[in-house]
Amino acid sequence: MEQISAILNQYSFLEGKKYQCNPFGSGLIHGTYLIESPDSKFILQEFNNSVFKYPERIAHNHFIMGEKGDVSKLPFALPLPRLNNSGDSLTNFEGKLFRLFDFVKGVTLQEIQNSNQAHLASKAYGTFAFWGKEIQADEMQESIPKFHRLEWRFENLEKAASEAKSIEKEEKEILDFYLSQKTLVESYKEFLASCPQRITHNDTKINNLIFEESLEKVAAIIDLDTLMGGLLLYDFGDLVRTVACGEQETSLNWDNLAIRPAIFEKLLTGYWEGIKDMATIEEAKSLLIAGEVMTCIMGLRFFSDHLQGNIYYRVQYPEQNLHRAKNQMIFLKSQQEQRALLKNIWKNITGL
Ligand code: GN1
Ligand code: MG
Repeated sequence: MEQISAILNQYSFLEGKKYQCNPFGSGLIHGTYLIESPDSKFILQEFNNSVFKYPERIAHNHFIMGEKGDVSKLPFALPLPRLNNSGDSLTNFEGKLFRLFDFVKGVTLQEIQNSNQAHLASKAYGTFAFWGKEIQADEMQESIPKFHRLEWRFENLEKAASEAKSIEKEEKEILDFYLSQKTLVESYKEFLASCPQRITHNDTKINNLIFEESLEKVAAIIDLDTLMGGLLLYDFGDLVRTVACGEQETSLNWDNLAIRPAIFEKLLTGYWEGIKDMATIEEAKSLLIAGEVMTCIMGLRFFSDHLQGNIYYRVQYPEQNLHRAKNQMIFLKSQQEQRALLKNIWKNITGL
């Protein structure tokens, strides 16, 4: 508690106030605490700099967002870290880094409960991308280098596979599937060359939104550490990957892992409403392979991590990253089998 006061003392607007502090939420990366006084609430985060090795780049990106973008024009909150008495968003205390955020009231969902929530979620992320169009993407720095570069993730798997001591039969089938995705990598590279870099969130899962308690409106977009320059397809694709699948990425329920076209339709409707006035033809087309690209990236990451001994993703049992890679493989196959159907939905929505 004394430590907490020492940290909070570095924010002049909190001076002389009495606060309670309790652990908060279910985030796995940063330590999160709710700071509460009778008349105000804040979120204090202990920053994890083993996952995010470049905290100053994130601070830079948040600074650019606050400086160049008018956050008040967004129909929801974008809680950027508050600045301490030295004007920094990161507060160093005994060698650890902390950040303070305004608390946003509401609820988070781990999964959608109805298709309207898919629409609300994707519209919020699309609206965010549109809002960010005034900010030059090249002013942003890469908080995690090459984060969503499919061709790089592909090369990483090739390398991890060549260095693996042995490859079991079950692993071989999954490895061969991912190595057969060269055509997808090539299409991605074409879009990388033809689409503009935008401000993207890069982690557009449903639980990175705070909904109002009624669940009828998005109150905030959170988890802004991977906010940087990127392609629109990254944000739309991660929505497809995580919201349009019948199961979560940890599921072993292989038979139920399939694209839900009705949810894909809601997601595309919402995202398109957000971005249609700025999207180039190439960007519109890129949304068609977005879900495939992001599912493939995550499968490649899980599988490479499995081969390298689970050094990045936390596992509950030794084979879990292999199973996550298998899960993503089945979901990717499902999207590829349904390409024609998804394209029809896309044509109806975009009118292209
Ligand atoms: C990580 O920790 P979380 O859930 O915010 C990862 C994402 C992956 C996700 C898969 C910085 O996100 O890219 O989509 O796991 N974030 C980072 O569950 O690697
Ligand atoms: Mg995250």
